[in-house]
Amino acid sequence: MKKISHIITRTPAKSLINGLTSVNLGKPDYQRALEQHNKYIQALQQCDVDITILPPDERFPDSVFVEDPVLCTPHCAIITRPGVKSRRDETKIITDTIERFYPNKIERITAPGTVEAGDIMMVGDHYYIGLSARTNQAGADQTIEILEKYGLCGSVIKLEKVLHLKTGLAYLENNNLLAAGEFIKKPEIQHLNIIEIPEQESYAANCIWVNGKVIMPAGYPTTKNKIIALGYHVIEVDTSEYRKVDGGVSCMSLRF
Ligand code: CIR
Repeated sequence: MKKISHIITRTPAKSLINGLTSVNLGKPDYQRALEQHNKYIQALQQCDVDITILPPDERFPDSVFVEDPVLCTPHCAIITRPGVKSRRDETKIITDTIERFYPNKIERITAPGTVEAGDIMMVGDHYYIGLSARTNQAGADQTIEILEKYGLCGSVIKLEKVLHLKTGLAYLENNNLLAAGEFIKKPEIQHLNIIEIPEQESYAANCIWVNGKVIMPAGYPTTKNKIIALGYHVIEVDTSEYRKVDGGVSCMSLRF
């Protein structure tokens, strides 16, 4: 990736406290979540990007996780079809914004396909698509067909345990890939330089590369040291309230 120019985020709604979750960490504290979101934006502001901040939408508890309803590539944007009903119409409240950035270059996933872009990881021109509880084979097939139309390509990786592909993987450019748990041994990614994230820090496998800097969750010293050792400038942000609803640093932005 040469440069990320644009970032889109959305202010969390108060309904975030009712966001979907698979972990037993209690409900997010809205005020803290809001403060953490502000700090997340401040971190992004250090990365030489322009930032669009969309307004909160109370109808969608998980709508702060803008990564899922759209896949932004350098050549087109794909409006996805989230695999869970409560999130499906999040695509409708973001499409106008995406149209401004991608005039006449918008594609769509259609039924019976389902895709959440948290399941899609870009490595150069190649897109790895996680087959998960949220992204199905039909959705992955449609995604690959669209990517190929734009000179890009894709392939699938089957998930076993985690929610999204990028829950356990983060590509930091320059061949470097953070991997946790079920992903460490996946044959599809062994050609990359895999940095193993220890089990007790698996949440920190969800990081983002933004123009040479790596934004990661605060409180994971082993992972932090491994990323610094690779030569990156690390910015830590506290995402404790988002972790309670299965969210991390990648989920809260679209980067293109
Ligand atoms: C959900 O279950 O959909 C949200 N609570 C969390 C979404 C996290 N998004 C991501 O990993 N891209």
